[in-house]
Formats: sequence, C-alpha cells, structure tokens
Amino acid sequence: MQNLKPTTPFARDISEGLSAKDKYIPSKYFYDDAGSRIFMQIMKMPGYYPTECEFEILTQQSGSILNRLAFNEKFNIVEFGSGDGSKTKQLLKTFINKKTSFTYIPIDISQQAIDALKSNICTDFPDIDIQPRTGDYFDVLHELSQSNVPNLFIFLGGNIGNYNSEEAIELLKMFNSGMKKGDKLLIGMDLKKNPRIIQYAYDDPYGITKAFNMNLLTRINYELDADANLDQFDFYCHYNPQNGEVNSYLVSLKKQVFYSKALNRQFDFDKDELIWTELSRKYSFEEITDLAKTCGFTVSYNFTDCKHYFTDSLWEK
Ligand code: AVJ
Repeated sequence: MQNLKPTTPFARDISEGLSAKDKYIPSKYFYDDAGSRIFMQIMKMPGYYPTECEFEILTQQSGSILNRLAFNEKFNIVEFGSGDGSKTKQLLKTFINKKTSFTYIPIDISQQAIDALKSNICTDFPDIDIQPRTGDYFDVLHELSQSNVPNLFIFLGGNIGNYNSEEAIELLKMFNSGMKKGDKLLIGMDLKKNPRIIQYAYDDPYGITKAFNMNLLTRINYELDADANLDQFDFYCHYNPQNGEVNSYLVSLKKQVFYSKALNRQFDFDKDELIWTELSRKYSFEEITDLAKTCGFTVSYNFTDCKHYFTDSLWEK
C-alpha cells in the first residue's frame, strides 16, 4: 500500500520535517494541551527568567508605557497570541486605574484559549470593553486598518524569537501593513546577556524543557498512531552567543525506525541524528533598532527589567 496522504497540517508538517535531510519539527507544535501545561511549568522554573522579567516590566512600567503612547482619544489594544493574560492584566490594570479609554481585542487561534482569557479578564475588570477575536491574524488586521481608531498592538513573551530572520520580518511587515501612521507596537524580546544565564534557562536541571521536547514524540505517537520509543531519544540544546541563537533538538540515541499507522509510513533515524525543534533568538538593542527599521517602524523606547535581561520594545509606525 502507498503512503497515506497527510490529512491535517500536523500530519503534513511532521511527514515533511521527518523526511527532510536535516530533520525538524516546527516549534508551534509544542503547544497541544499537554505541551501548554509543560510550558506553564517552564515559566515557573527558577532559571527561566523571561516570564518574571516581563512581569516586572508590565507591573512597574505600564504608567510610562501609557505616557509614551500619547494617544488622546479612545484606542484599541490588539493582542496577538494572548495566552492566559496574566502579564497583559498588569498593563490593563494600570490603564484602567488611570481612567484610560480603550477597547481590548485579544486574538488567538484557539476558541478555548479566548474563552478562558475572557472570563479571567472579566472577573478582574467587569467594566472592560473587550472584543475577542478568533482566527487568522491577517483577517483581523485587515478589518482594523479600515477604521480610524488608533491601535496599540501587543506581541508579548518573546515569541518573535521563535521565527527565523526572514519569517520575523515577514510577520512584522504584516503587522505594519495593518497599522496606520502613529499606531504603536509593544513587542517582547529577549536580550543577549551572559551566555550561562541563557544556557541555564533552556538546558534546565529539572528535565522540564526535555519533557517539553519529548512531548512532541508523544504527540506524534498519539495523533499519528505511531510507535516512537521515547527512551531512545534524548534532548540537547545550545546557546551560541555569537549569533544569539538557542537551538534545541531531539537526538536519536541509536539507529532506529518508527512507524505511523495514520501516515502508513516509517521514519528512519541514524544513531546521533538530530531533529531540530526550536530556535529561540536573543537580540541586542542595535539588532532591535535594525529590525524595526527594516519592517517600517522606529523604536520609541525600550522598557527593560532591572537586570536588563528582557525588553518590551515600543515601536511606532
Ligand atoms: C514561548 C517562545 C518565548 O523561546 O523562551 C521556553 C519557549 N522554549 N523554553 C522561549 C521555550 C524552551 C519560549 N517562548
């Protein structure tokens, strides 16, 4: 029998990624229900600094962020990939306390995530004007660019670091195309720093980041009816301070195959062969300025935590 045609984006991407010369799995597939739970554990690990740094920025500097916006009418806060909203809440709290008038528009692909976020936000801020959207970023952007209301776009958590240079530019140019002159973007970016601090955040001693990566194989077994043996794979990651990249991999511990019933095909691995699972890029301020410029923005201000590990960078179109 022939290989079955992949029927879902996951099936297609796994099939493609595991038959490439240099094998890879796109990092967006980390975040199924189990993976999202593991990511929440990562965010609570002592060495994983980005979450606490960004929390500090948004708790302590939301007033300054608001002043920098200098909008003098009601505006939209449009959030891409909002998660559970705990960091955004710090920003919203300050804006509400200062009697700012805005509409909060969180966008996520998952209806479940949006429902949870909405009830979370409305419990704390019952009077908030919230208009959640699910679906494609591009459709929402197009709709927003048709109106005259000023926009603050927010893209937190350092998620931009998961995109390679070309993809990052493409995404930011797409944001730009949905913005009017004077609109702002607040974007979370992890900064270059002492390499040991970065290495420790990703190569953690608790095995949580390893479990996060291993979950990709669990997901393949479950969703593609495969028989990958998790004991025969390991996790490896490496920070290169010269290019600012953390790259993460699954490593095949022996020459082996596994078989997917859903795809009716087998995947072969050499001993020590890698499956690349994630890029997490770190930036210098100079690189941030260049990236902003390339995508049609100027940097208004970098809001950093007290240790200068992370920035919420405010850009203007
Ligand atoms: C969610 C993309 C910001 O790159 O730091 C954490 C994901 N990967 N540990 C990051 C992640 C391994 C995280 N982002």
